[in-house]
Amino acid sequence: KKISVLIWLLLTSLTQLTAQNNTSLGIIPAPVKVIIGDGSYPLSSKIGVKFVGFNNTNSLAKFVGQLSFIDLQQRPGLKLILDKSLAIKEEGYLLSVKKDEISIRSTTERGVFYGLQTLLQILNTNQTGIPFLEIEDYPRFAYRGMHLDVARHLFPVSFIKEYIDMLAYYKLNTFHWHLTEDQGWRIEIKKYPKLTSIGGFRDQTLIGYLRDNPKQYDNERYGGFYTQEEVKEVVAYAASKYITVVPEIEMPGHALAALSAYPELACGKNPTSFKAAYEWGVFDDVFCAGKEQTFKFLQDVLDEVLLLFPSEYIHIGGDECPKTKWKTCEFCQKRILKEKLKDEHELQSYFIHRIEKYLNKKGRQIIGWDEILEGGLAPNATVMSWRGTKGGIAAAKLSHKVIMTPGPYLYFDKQESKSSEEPLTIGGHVPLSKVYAYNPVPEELTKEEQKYIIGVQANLWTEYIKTPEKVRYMIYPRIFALSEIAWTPLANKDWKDFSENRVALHLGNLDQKGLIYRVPEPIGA
Ligand code: TNX
Repeated sequence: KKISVLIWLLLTSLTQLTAQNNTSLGIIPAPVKVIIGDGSYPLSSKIGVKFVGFNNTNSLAKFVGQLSFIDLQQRPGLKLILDKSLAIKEEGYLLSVKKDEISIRSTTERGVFYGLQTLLQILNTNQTGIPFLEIEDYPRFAYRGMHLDVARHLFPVSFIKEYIDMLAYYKLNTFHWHLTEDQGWRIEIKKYPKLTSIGGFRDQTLIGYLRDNPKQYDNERYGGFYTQEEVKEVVAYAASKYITVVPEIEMPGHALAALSAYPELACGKNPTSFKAAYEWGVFDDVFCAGKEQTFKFLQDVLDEVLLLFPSEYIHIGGDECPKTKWKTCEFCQKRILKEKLKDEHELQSYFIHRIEKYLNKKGRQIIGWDEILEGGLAPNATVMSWRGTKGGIAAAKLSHKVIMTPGPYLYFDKQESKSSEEPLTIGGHVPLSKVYAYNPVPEELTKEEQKYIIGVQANLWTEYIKTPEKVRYMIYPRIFALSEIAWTPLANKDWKDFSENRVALHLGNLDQKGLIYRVPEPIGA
């Protein structure tokens, strides 16, 4: 008994120590190991930088040069060291603050960049000096994503860059850009100009029906798109912050905007006029899986997409594709017979297989929503599990890579509390604590199967999110929790320290920038 009490005392004092360290430094995501010493490096004046072991320091040097505490003319107080022989995990870094030197070491530029984010966060929350410390840090997951739907509502490039900055600051490494939908096609495709000139616009927008009856429309023609030049600008900007942009081109469903531009890609002999949707939901008209021209079109579109996005992964959607039209379409039925498919679910699987084969030949891999499990997974597909975790679990058991993004935990379009005082949202409720408590690795998987969970992502669908202000309201502070579940080892997670100390420090940074957020308290009863 005595021994167990002793162990208990030891354990609690240890956890208090870590908690205190995290608290005083205010780092999100909490690092793997932190040791704090006595004393601190004073911040009375700007410091200079020395690069050690870099061949080409361009992108990092540019970033560093813009930091407010840096003056490249000054005596180098900060050393950035690239050392391939260092024994540290991918993307990891060592940050050391001593009496007369701050250093960040990594085997990669990306790792040094993450060390700089940590340093920046410490500076943003410690005004007087940087405590002497040693940090060892590396991520739990290789894929750490955040999604943005720009199809239901569009956001300017300047805001996309702000979003990317925020991702980098929280050590996320993937921006999932949801570019096509029923309600709008948002990426310029030179070969098919009507995709944006027609498919980029809708007559009006539904602004409320789930909570606010009767239905309300804003009665404005709404739309727009990103030119290929703008897309390149975003991709390059993201790359300079070590973020990969994964584009999503939706197929076979969520395709009304494309069909409004090119109706011949819908089912039947003479499909006629479609309109980009102005309501939210799932629509029966989808790409025809029977016509060869559908595949020709999608391959042409993907060819242009591949030139713009160097990402290994291309997201091809695959979700919510009703089979209603395929059931009565002569072309689809012919295809089912010819390919000896059992039904329309297998036809969807045929569709995704064919696109995967095309992209694999070009050296790329597909990601699809968990519906791509229907009728059989394409051999190399990565599954994004959004309808809870079932799809992800099934895919991992089939030895497919999985990104967990389950609706009940990681859909930031859902409101934070049940209160009717929350702004209008799509419905459902995901409080900060629930995001924080989520563990992307399901316990029902064996150790071997768990390896297929490559990462985690939160999604922001924008049916009810029309402005950058509301985007910020919906993502802050839940993005802080996402960051920690994506990066921090399970054993270091600490809800008390996170919610009682660190969240407030980071919200304080948003205050300084004049950015709004959801105050993490229950609203109403
Ligand atoms: C389902 S998540 C969708 C989206 C909606 C979202 C709203 C997914 C793959 N499909 O089209 O915007 O729910 O929460």
